[in-house]
Amino acid sequence: MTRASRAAQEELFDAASAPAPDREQLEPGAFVLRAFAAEEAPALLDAIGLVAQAAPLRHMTTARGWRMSVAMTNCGDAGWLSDRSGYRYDAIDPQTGRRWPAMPEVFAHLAARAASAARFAGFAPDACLINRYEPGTRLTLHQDRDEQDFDAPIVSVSLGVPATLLWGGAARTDRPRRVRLEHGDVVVWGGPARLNFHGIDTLREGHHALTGSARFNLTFRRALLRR
Ligand code: MD6
Ligand code: FE
Repeated sequence: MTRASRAAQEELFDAASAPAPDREQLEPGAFVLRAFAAEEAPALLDAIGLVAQAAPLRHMTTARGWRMSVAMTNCGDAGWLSDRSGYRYDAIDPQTGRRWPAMPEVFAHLAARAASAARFAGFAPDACLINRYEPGTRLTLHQDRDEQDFDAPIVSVSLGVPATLLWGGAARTDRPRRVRLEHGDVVVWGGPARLNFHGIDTLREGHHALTGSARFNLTFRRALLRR
């Protein structure tokens, strides 16, 4: 099937609101688990609130000095950071001078279950990046390559207002396909798709009973090599 006809077919599928399959394969190694986190969502959002009390959501700066539109914080042993010196993981939150808050049990458990559902057994994330998107914010096309361990998958949980994932290929120039991510959807990717380019299109105005105008995303990763 060509890209165009596949896109057309996906649109038809949306329009007819046919029951979505539980595990949608984007390509080998990359899966969308529809509504996988819907039940835990209220608990996840409560835990986000607690993490953000200890390590506030903030707008980081890129190496080139741009302020990121998405607000971020972390929990777990390693937190993802961006500043004038580039991207890296650090155990310490530079804003508080303390370690990032511990990964809540409900987070770690959900991430491991989602990985298993996508046939990645034994996923034990040490890093959770928390992203908050407000209308008009976006995440440009990028690869996740700051981790020491590319063998582990990445588990990404969408909460609140829906967004469009731009799912690219191995090269930045591969035309991304558009994947709508709704409240509770979980994306798992690893193996051959681990370094694919991806991003989030500009968030539209919307409302969700649990998050208001915002979308939250939890990205679970294995940042440090297992000892
Ligand atoms: C987001 N996610 O969904 C941004 N990265 O808000 C990511 O950048 C991402 O969803 C690696 C793996 C899964 C992801
Ligand atoms: Fe990413």
